[in-house]
Amino acid sequence: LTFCLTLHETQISLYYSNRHTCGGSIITSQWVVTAAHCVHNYRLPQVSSWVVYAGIVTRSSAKMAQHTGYAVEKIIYNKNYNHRSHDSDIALIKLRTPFNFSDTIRPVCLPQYDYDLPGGTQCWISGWGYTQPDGVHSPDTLKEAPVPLISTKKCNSSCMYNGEITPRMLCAGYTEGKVDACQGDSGGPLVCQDENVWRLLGVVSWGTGCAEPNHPGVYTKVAEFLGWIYDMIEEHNGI
Ligand code: 4AZ
Repeated sequence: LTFCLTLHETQISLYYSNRHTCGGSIITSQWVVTAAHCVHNYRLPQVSSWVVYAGIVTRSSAKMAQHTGYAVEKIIYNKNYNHRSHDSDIALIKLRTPFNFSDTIRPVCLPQYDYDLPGGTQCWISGWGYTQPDGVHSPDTLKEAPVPLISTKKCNSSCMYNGEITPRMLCAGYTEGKVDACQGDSGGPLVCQDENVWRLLGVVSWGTGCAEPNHPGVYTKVAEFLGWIYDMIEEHNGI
């Protein structure tokens, strides 16, 4: 048993201008991890335009239940983020007031330094992203799906991403496609259970299309950013 749980408890919906924009994961009482590409296009980060909805399963309930919405104090994206290569696609969001942790709002554990799990390890993704690549279907209810990790060696092979996977990325999914993250899932969690602890291994980042054969989902490798995460939390006064 552990204090850190997932999936529904750690998954947040990040709203920008009253619309679901991305997913994210709760890591401490006042901090959320998301993807840099979710926040970096907004050149003047108007923190007042952003709201973090926690402890919700249906998006429609987010709009109605005001009490689940948390105001944003600060958005910090990784300065090494490269929007062409998608490298270092990670950002941190600090809330103005701490989460009320409960059965439905809880943090996920971070991985340890140098943490690696072998290809084939079963992990999970979740989100409110498109359920069809055409974007017609955006579910109201949070979806979750199992996806196995794919080794970087395999993912970088010429039939997959042909060298585009940097050491700061992870691949997960199926060679045959069919199950994947898609637009709207970005920033959300890829979690794996190890010795009864759920850990945030990845952040939904990119991929060629959605659920296509030989193009699994690509995730920011959280273990490569632990130093940065702890530094930022300390610099911006604590958990
Ligand atoms: C996106 O556009 C996106 N299939 C997220 C994840 C994936 C593809 C696209 C992975 O945000």
